[in-house]
Amino acid sequence: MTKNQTILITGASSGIGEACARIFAIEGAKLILAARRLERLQKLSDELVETYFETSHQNIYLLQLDVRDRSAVESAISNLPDEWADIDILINNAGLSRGLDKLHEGDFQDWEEMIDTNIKGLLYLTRYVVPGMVKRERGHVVNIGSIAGHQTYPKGNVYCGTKAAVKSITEGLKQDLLGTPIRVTSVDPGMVETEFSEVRFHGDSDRAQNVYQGLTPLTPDDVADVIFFCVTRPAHVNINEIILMPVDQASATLVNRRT
Ligand code: NDP
Ligand code: 8X3
Repeated sequence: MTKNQTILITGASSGIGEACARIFAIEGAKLILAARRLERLQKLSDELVETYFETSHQNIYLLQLDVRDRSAVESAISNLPDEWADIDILINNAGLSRGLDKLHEGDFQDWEEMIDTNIKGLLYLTRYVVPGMVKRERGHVVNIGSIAGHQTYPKGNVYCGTKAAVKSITEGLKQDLLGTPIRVTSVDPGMVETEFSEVRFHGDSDRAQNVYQGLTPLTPDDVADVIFFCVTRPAHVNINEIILMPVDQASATLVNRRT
């Protein structure tokens, strides 16, 4: 159902974005994969071409892009080759948390990075991609929110704030696109084992592993599967918001650890 559709995935070099690339590659979509780490994208692209695409790299276009850089986003989108310019699905997945600190002890650089990536980066992509969708009367925007956008947890302050912003922005976009056929969805996971916690703790992998200790978290494939479901509904069906979490999690703060 997504065969030959052009799908732009931000944050495709790892975790949920990488899993999305894989699931849509299986379906024969044309993938624009964006992230800062080009070598990771290249490796993924080589694997996908070898595994799923018969001919060349013509099904994948790589974008080395920092979503925080507005002019870079503008240039990347406006300079897409003609055969890649008509984006059918935008998956605004690039995002991160930095630190887990009390607000009054928080690190300014951590705050800027989260706000610039999770809110402003998502806005830039949306602002530059959606006008084309409106013009072509075709498109779907999927924003990756979080349970953190629904429930604030201790020391989550700014990260939770950015995801609450994603929730509001998704609602606003849906309202503003009423009267067009463009669909808007927010997919909001609980705990997913990716590089997320390692990034949050600035590379402290022991601390990152402890986050998932004794419980069975979601996998990136679990989330990609839900995203795939959302974008393959009939054209008149809009899934506004989905919250998914592991069976071992009941809320942002309530988890079941067996050890
Ligand atoms: P990962 O750290 O595994 O992946 C994050 C991706 O975002 C990477 O590909 C990274 O690429 C990209 N990224 C980060 N900053 C930028 C930037 N400035 N410009 C472009 N790309 C960027 O984490 P996840 O897969 O878990 O995270 C994906 C999304 O899911 C995030 O929005 C996160 O908030 C959300 N989420 C995660 C949950 C979890 O428990 N893991 C739960 C709920 C939501 P690169 O570094 O190469 O630029
Ligand atoms: C990531 C999930 O609960 O660590 O958004 O914030 S959580």
